[in-house]
Amino acid sequence: MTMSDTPKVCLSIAGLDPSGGAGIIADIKTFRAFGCFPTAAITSLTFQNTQGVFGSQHQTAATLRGQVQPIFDDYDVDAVKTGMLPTPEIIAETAKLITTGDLKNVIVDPVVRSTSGFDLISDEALRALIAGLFPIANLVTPNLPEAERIAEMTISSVADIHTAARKIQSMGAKNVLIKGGHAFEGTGVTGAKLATDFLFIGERLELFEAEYIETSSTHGTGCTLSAAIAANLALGLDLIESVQKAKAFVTEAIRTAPKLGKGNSPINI
Ligand code: PXL
Repeated sequence: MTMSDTPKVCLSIAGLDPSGGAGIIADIKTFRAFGCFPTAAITSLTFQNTQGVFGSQHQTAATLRGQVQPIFDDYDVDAVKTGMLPTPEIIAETAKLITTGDLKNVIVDPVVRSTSGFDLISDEALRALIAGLFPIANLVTPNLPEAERIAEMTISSVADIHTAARKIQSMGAKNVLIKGGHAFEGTGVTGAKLATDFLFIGERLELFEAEYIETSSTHGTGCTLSAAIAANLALGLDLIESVQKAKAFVTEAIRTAPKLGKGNSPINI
């Protein structure tokens, strides 16, 4: 970016992980890595480190609106990604802000549970998320456990991934990226294990394969991927190109991840 360029503005509406691995800090770092200008609104203060999530203090609709509306009044926002939206009132307010702000490039990461097993939203909030945000999202990006909880089914094969994606689309999501196909679809021609993500664009399916990296340094991968997709859409790339770039970015960040903390280390962003 040179001085005279107007940067693309990306907004993260997500939770704060003060330890810097996930949530809005991951999103901000990712937006910046792609040369976009990061903005953010906190939906919940979480209390956590690489070892677990120990609690949270959620924002209200009013404090969320208080953060976001001045940004909309002042900037043109080129893309938005939502992460942890813990309560029905925060979800309803987020949907209202996105709709009235007439935002393009809306990525919804349906954050349900932390890697360490902490429930980040209630069942009631998940139902509100599906009804309120899926229909206004360009892309919804569940991992396998999230896809299972949303589609209310067990996923134990690639065929199940297709079924779950179609169900999620029938709930209003136009495009769905299901992450984590490494669980079943084992190996490429070289015999290497692959990390496969499944992008359902309307009727069409695109597969994204990358080297599968055996590591516990995965904290923040989901947040980073959806933020990177948002950044690339903001820059004008199409959805397939954006997912490609985002996946390559996350794979490299996992490959070069530090060993930080005593639990699941953050990735290298
Ligand atoms: O990775 C899911 C996630 C999203 N957002 C916040 C989180 C987590 C997981 O811990 O803390 C704020």
